[in-house]
Amino acid sequence: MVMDFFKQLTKLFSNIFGKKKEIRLGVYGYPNSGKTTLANRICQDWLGETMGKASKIPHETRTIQQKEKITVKSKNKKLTFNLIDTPGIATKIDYEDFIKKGLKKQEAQTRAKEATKGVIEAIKWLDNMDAVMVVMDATKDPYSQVNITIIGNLVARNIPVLLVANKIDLRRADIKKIEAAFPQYPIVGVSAEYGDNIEEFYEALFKLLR
Ligand SMILES: Nc1nc2c(ncn2[C@@H]2O[C@H](COP(=O)(O)OP(=O)(O)O)[C@@H](O)[C@H]2O)c(=O)[nH]1
Ligand SMILES: [Mg+2]
Repeated sequence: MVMDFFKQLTKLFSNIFGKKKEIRLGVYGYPNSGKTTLANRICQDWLGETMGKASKIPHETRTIQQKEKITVKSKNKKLTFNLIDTPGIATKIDYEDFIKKGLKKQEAQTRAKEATKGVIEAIKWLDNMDAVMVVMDATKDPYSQVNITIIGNLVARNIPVLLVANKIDLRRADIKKIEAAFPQYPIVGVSAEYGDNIEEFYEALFKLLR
C-alpha cells in the first residue's frame, strides 16, 4: 500500500518535473555542402540506418527529413535528440542549372519548383529548432549571402549554432577562412563522407547541446 503510494508519487513528480522536451537539432546550409551526408553519418553511427539520399546534383533534399530519438554516447556522457535534415538554402534557383547537370527540361523544372518550396520550408522550420549545425563546404568561399543570412537568423532567435566545415578530406579545404569569416561561433572540421575528425565533431555536439 505504502509502496504503491510512493510509486504513484514518484511518477507524478517525474511527469511534472522530469519530462524533458525533445531536442530538435537542425542541419542547415548551402546546397551540396554535405548536410545529408553528415546526417547519414550520424544516423549510421548511432541508429545503424541512413537518413536520405545524397547527390552531386544540388537540391536532392527538397523536403524536411526527420529522424527521432538519436542517442549519442561518449565516455560518461549521453544525449538524445531529433535530427532534422533540411533542403539547401539558395538565393537563386534556375532550372537551366539542372539541365546543365544532365536533367531533362521537365525534370529540371519540377526540381526547381520543389527546391524553391524547400527553401521556404527550411526557413519556416528555423523557429522550431533548439540548436543548429550550419554545414559549409570548406573548399568554397564561406562569406556567402546564404551563410550570413542563416547565421544571422539563428542569432536573432537565440538558437545555438555550430559551424561544420565539411569536406576537409579535399586538399583545397580551408577551415581558417571560415574561422575568419565567422569568428564568434564554435567550429569543427570534418569529412562527412570519410569520417575524418568525427570524434571531435561529436564532442562539439555535446558542447552545443549541453
Ligand atoms: N569529398 C567530399 N565530398 C563530400 C563530403 N560530404 C559530402 N560530399 C559530397 O558532396 C555532394 C553533396 O552532398 P549532400 O550530402 O547531398 O549535400 P546536401 O545538399 O548539403 O545535403 C555529394 O556528391 C557528396 O558525396 C565530404 O566530406 N568530402
Ligand atoms: Mg541534402
